[in-house]
Amino acid sequence: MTKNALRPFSQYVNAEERWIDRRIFHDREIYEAELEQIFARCWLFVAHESQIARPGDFLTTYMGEDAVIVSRRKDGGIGVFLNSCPHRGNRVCFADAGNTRQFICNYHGWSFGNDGSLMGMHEEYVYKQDPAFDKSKLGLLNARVESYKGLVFATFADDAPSLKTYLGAFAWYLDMMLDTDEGGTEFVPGGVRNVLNCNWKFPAENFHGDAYHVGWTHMAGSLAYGGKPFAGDQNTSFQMTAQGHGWESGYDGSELRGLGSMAIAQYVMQQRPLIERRLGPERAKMIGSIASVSTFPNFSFLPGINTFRVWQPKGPDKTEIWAWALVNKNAPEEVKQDIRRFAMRSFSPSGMLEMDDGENWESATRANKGVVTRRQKLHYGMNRLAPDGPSNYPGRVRQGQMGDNNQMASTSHPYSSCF
Ligand code: UNU
Ligand code: FES
Ligand code: FE
Repeated sequence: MTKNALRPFSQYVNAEERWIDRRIFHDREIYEAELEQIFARCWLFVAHESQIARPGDFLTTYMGEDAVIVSRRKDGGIGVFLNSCPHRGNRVCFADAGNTRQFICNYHGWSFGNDGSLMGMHEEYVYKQDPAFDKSKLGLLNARVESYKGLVFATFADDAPSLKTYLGAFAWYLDMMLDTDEGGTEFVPGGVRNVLNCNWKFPAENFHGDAYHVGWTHMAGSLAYGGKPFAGDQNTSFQMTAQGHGWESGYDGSELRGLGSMAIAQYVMQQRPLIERRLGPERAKMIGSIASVSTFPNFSFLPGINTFRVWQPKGPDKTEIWAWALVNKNAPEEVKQDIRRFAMRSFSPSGMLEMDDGENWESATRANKGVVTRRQKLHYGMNRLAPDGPSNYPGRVRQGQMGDNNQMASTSHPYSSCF
């Protein structure tokens, strides 16, 4: 899709006056436009390479509401293609994950290789009577696929920039999760899924920069977690935004408050000199801070807690959370297990922090619908006048962890004229 064909939605946001129209959180027509203009164009996270390590490994997921298969091909490369048969459209794979040589459609028996190509069909001789019949044109549509240090992204847009360009300044920060150890990272096997009756942008913008809610929404949980209530010191923390991605964090993680156990804290302290050699002093120091992150549009994580999640859009007021825990491959088993347990204890359907958020996101989605209510604008002005952060941190960095600057930049990103 070319840029000219995009429908403008800039009347729904005003970055100068700092408001956002409530309709973007429940309107069906806007949601449908988001599927076309955001989810069918952006680079979307689809898998960690560790989930499909061996040839023939695959998993099924979604890009927006399009069902896709992520597959480790025979040649070792990764393919991402539509999970819908070109014959009558039936899903060709119903499993969440597995290892296979081919995907066979239930309906009429068309079979596809693990690169998505059409291999054969039931009663193929009937088709072969037609000289114009071309099997090579009837494969499953492949997306463009690129990885960044273990994270696999895909896009259905031919004209999208490279993933590296799409991530831009954000990659410098991502390395704090993906490149602190020579062994790289992996997802702990297994994951958690649950449904929230909220618009997908509430969780996305919350992770983009909402340090503000932590000490209030999560007052009980953050007491248990940090030993004292969370009040981000505005002088020692920042929000960073780049191309709709957002990262908020303290500069100095030496208190290790973002981490979940003694074993994890000891591991980070022991790794810190190595991390400093790999990434330099700024990032080595930052690890251990309370932080939260979203990659535009719907891929978020919490450094330290190490929960990684996709907010799968399922309608204007329905979101399915898919969550995993990320660990360094070479970390001691005890550290991996502690990270898994801490991620589940804090951010899972029964986690002591996630439950608080779900209530708010569902309630905000519902309350924004009222006929008179939705004519009122939402206020996005917190810490509007924040000074710039230090210039050696890439992206648009502003002083102070608490503010609306990241949320304004990310939530309004697809509606702004520059997207
Ligand atoms: O609720 C959050 N987004 C959060 C909680 C982030 C970091 C630590 C704890
Ligand atoms: Fe933030 Fe009410 S105080 S939604
Ligand atoms: Fe929260």
